[in-house]
Amino acid sequence: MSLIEGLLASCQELKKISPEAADKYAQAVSHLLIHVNEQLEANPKTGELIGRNSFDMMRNNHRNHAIFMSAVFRINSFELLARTLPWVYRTYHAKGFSYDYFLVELVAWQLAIHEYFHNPYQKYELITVYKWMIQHHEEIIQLSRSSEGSLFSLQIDADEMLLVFLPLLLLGDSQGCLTLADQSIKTADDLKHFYLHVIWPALYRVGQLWEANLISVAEEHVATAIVGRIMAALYPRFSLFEITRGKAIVSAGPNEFHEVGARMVADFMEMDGWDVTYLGANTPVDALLATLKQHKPFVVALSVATVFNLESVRQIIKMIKDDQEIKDIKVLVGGLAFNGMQHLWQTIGADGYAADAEKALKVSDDWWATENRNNA
Ligand code: B12
Repeated sequence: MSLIEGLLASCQELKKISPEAADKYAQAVSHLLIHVNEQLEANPKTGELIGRNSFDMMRNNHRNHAIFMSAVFRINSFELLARTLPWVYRTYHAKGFSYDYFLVELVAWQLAIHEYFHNPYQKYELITVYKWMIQHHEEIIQLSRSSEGSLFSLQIDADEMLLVFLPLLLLGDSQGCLTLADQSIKTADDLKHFYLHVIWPALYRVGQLWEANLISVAEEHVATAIVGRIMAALYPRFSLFEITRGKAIVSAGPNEFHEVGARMVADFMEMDGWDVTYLGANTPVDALLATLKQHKPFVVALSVATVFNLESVRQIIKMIKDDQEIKDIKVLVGGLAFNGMQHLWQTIGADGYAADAEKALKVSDDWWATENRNNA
């Protein structure tokens, strides 16, 4: 059994968290955070443990941890936990955090829960999960050092254009990238190929380099900005298509700043004849719900890249499904946060999932065809 299989098998033995304990944890987040931050800030070893990074960076990690754990407890997906932990260790370790920091941090969360929760059963439920993380610390370190079971991997084919585009992108050569795209893309199929076999893997590579601390956040921004400019430049060439299908709203969820994936889905759907309204990144819940009520689309496509944002999208889907006016809108989800976890989309209540922009068309077109057959 491989390391990741072992970790996954072991997390399946954890008992499901009751909705009461999950709710209480989510409500307690700000109190727990104060407690955890105070413990770490008072510890004279912390500066060393976090590799002399700023306390703000550490506090930010604690905040992300709390939001993420709220999602794990609400969704009851320990697979999500087991698959994400090696990524957390890898990313922060690459930025100078020692592995021991995670142990100290996890113990601090245990203590905070112990202090804050009065109900002994809820306390026991949550602390059991933290104990499991502490017990598997060594395996998580080993996994973080290997690519085994990585959530954020992509089979990268040796596309000829990618081999030229990626170095230009990493050099921040905006003109070079634009010229290459401009000269190579003549048809809608070329554009689709460029999206799926050049931009997508190129940005994954950028993410891997950022994760390994080999490029800065600024360099990552430059790469995405170049991609955004190219997509904007190419868009008018292929956007005027006859509408043959229904309305679609495409958006990234609240607090989701990753917009390229959603934008690809929007462009693919538009080229396929859908009447698309694209909302972009970080759409607040109220704005999204209002737009759904106004447009009454056939399908809403929601993109989630960051695992910390899964919980807010789960809540939005629940709001859609609980609202008589919009409950029949099909909810399609996708994005990096679902990678490698087959049933996560069902657990958060979506009607469908697709791994890429092309497959998104297949799912939406099938729904559309079924709807039209039923109405005929
Ligand atoms: C560019 C980038 C950013 C930019 C985004 C700018 C922008 N305008 O979009 C900025 C700098 C803002 C950013 C911020 C952060 N980022 Co970032 N980022 C990336 C990067 C390098 C590329 C993302 C991208 O555009 N990919 C290309 C698109 C095409 O891929 P995609 O989204 O997966 O989309 C494809 C499919 O998933 C699918 N799809 C996507 N959406 C949908 C929707 C539907 C409905 C369907 C059907 C399909 C579908 O179709 C697409 C292809 O066909 C990724 C690395 C990576 N592996 O992707 C990290 C990455 C996503 N970021 C990451 C992180 C951690 C962050 C930050 C938390 C870091 C920080 N320093 O604070 C913040 C979070 C901000 C937030 N609240 O959202 C992590 C996420 C890990 C995790 N555990 O969740 C990654 C994976 C980097 C890494 N390897 O560690 N990031």
